[in-house]
Amino acid sequence: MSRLVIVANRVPNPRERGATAGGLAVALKDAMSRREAMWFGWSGQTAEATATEPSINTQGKLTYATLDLGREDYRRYYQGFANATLWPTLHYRLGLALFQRADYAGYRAVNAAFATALAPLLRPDDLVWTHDFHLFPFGAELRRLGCRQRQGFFLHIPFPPFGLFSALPKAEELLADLAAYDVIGVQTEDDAANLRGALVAVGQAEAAERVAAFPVGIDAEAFRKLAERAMDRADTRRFSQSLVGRDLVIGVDRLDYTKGLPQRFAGYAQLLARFKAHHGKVTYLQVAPVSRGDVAQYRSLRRELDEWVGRINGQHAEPDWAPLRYMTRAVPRPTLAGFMRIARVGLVTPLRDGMNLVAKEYVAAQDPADPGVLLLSRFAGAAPQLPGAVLVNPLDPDAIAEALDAALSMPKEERVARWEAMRPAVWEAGARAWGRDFLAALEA
Ligand code: GDG
Repeated sequence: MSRLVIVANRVPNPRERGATAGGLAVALKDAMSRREAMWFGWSGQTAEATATEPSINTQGKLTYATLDLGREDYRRYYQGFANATLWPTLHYRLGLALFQRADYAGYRAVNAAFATALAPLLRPDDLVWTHDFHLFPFGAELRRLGCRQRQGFFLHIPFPPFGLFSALPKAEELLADLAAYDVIGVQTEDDAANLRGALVAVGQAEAAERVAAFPVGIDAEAFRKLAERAMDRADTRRFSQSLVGRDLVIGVDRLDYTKGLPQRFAGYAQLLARFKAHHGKVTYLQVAPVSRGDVAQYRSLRRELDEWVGRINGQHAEPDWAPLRYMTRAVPRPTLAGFMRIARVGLVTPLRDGMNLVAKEYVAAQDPADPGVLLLSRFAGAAPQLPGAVLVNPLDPDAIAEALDAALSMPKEERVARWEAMRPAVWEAGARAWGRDFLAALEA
């Protein structure tokens, strides 16, 4: 069986594997039980200049090959073109996108340097699976070096309609680069239609035929167990006691402007102002670990959220009740799973999201006999997969307030029926199925 080579911007530190096990790690772990694999990409460290030789760490059938990034490359490629240009553009936020030719040059240079470092490590029958917006040109760079392996690409974030994407300088070049891949995966049918349309528009009709949707999933059973076991943990009990019988609403998001946090806070403020019955009876915990804190738009978002928290608690709190609890530190995964299980409502309202795994984790964490309600943005990739969720337009704080009121008042029979409607998608379309389906397409 051919070896699998995963190429991604970040390679998890092998010493922290358990702690950082995301969907990719789960899918890889499953594929790995049957084959040899290599994980190639950035180490997460910066240095004077980008390394040319990867450092190699082999553990059983899995090899980690990582490169440090030069500081200037980090600024241009990672902070610049990937996070300040592509991220907002692909999330439909042209107004936030910054474009600088020097950033784009750095982005191309890092993709070329990664390809140059990986090429000598490749075997002729390797399957190369490249991930996400940091690496659009990577496959084409490998081809330029004469690599003929089968290559797949998966985009974890949305792909917008061509009219929007084409505003990006170099849009055509990036689309032409995608033609190097034999399989081009996206999260949803909408993303697939948009990407096909864009490829056709720039004369890459043949590449358009290689685009398909592979919705990312989680290891639902593992998360369910984590949540169930968390009920015996001291931190879960302490938290639960601190609620003194009040209903919990939970939000868990990287602190990112795509997640719709100001609108969500505005929605919660509307709930408190318009639906007095919930006064003193509900607590909303928002966990929002700081991410990309060195990119300007993220710093201003953080200030805006700090203000919202002050305003909401200032206006509505009682001496013994803070309606909103907010933390920008990350919470350990088992603790998070327990908090999700306790929550009567999971509030997931991104303005745009490729998939959104928190929505699926919230469903997996519930007690089937007394489940909570998932309140979900129409614009999350997960929405078409989760028919039992209460869908909202995340741009409409009044609609969020009304949906919250409905969710908090929902009778148990309806909560159970809605949860049952979501169970198959969360369990069956999981991380393993995702990895298996993508690799089957790549091998075909
Ligand atoms: C990208 C796409 C797509 C969050 N806070 C804490 C914590 N988390 C975990 C969540 C979840 C993960 O991080 C976030 O995943 P999402 O899917 O929700 O969002 P992105 O980070 O934006 O991921 C997204 C995904 O890629 C996969 O393709 O679904 O659309 O944007 O697992 O639980 N984990 C811990 N502490 C926290 O405080 N331990």
